[in-house]
Amino acid sequence: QLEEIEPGVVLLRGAANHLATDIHQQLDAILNISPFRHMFTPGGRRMAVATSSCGPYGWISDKNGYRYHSADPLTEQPWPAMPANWARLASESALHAGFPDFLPDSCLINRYQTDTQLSLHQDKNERDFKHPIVSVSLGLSAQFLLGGMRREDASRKIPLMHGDVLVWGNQSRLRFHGISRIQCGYHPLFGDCRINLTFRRAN
Ligand code: MD5
Ligand code: FE
Repeated sequence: QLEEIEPGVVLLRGAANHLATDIHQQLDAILNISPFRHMFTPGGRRMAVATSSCGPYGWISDKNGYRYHSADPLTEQPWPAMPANWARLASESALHAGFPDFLPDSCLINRYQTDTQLSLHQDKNERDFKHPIVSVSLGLSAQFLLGGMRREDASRKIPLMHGDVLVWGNQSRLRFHGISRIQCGYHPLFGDCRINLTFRRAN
């Protein structure tokens, strides 16, 4: 089912459920090429969320800033290919939310272990904010913090569960957002972590 939780924020509950076992297997193959690692912020702090990427561009962070790059800095090789069923899930989800032309060129893979959180931030390293962002939640549940256009705006908590897909577009593309500390737990497929796939048009 489709729920517009704020203007430009569309929640498709369970839309990735039927793909979860395929995604889990494909993720394993991707991580064998480009494993999870903890990037460092431009200020030199190790990030709590572990990341990898697939597709033509991957999101990276180091002393020189946040940006997208066509090679994995760990391997100096191109990022693994984005599986066609992943790209299709992202495009079809965007279509349902009212974005008929979304073709992702980057999938950021975030891993949250118990007690990991992601503090409030905006996603603004992409070239053109007219493209939406599609995110797929897998494994352990999380409380998503949906803020406003200014850091000091109040944020509302949205529980996200395994299989949920969110589309962020239009006036909500640049909202502040974050993830509350992940509670410990165990998911039958993904074990003791939450995985989030974030599909973007970077370039
Ligand atoms: C997550 N990841 O659950 C989230 C899903 C990130 C990140 O925030 O930067 O890796 S993406 C949530 C999102 C993206 C773009 C805009 C908005 C939310 N928003 O306007 O609220 O790991
Ligand atoms: Fe973000």
